Amino acid sequence: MDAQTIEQTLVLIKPDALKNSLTGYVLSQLSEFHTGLRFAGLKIVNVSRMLAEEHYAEHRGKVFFPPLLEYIMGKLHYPDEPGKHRVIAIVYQGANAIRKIRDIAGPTNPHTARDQKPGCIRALGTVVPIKDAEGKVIGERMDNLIHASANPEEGEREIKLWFKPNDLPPSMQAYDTEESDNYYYFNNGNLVLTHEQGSYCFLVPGEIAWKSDLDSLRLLAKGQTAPATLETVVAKYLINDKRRGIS
Ligand code: 3AN
Repeated sequence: MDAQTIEQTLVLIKPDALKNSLTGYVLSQLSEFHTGLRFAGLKIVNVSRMLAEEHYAEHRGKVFFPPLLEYIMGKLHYPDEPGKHRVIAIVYQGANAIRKIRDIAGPTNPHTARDQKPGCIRALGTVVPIKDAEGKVIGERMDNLIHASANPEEGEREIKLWFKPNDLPPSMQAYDTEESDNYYYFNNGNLVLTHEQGSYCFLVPGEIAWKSDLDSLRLLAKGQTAPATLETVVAKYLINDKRRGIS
């Protein structure tokens, strides 16, 4: 892809921004008037644990990983209102999309953001202590209102994790696509090619998929390792699927 003209980035407006009614503010800060960037895709997502784990895979094993999952799933800000467990996922496109949005978002830690870049979006976030069962502080959680892809490789990984090709207008599908030639089902952690009791169909023949997803599924179907994990592919195709089966 020509990075100067059609660089894309993923933005998530996270549950703390929704709860504090900052959605309009964030969209305004990132508007085409301010950034020169265009909307390429937008969806409201009820984040499954599988999607959360794949999105934050690089943080697996860290002390803040479990609360980070609960945060992005909306469980911390809306503990008693599962109907409000949502994030707004957006793809922006344009020259230097990643850097422009990271600049407006600001540093990861809201305290640092306030010190170093007053006025950036994350300066409005909070840092919350993480405590163990005895109440001892063992780390901190950063409620920083938005996520923004860090570099083009992460942008591609994240856009393909949250969006199917046809969630974007054809001219804005920046990565290779291909028609699925098979039925693909998810059954209790496994990939199967024929329907079984309790399995979830996530791709049908003729459906447009990211080529990289199909390449990985073909390898996984043969029992081989693949660049994308099964969960990475399934989490996206079952976004907002009521039946779930992926918690
Ligand atoms: P950024 O969102 O600025 O790219 P990442 O990708 O390193 O930062 O981290 C993803 C999320 O994980 C952050 N938005 C923040 O909520 C959380 N996080 C990252 N590093 C830490 C940390 N050292 N302590 C607590 N939470 C963290």
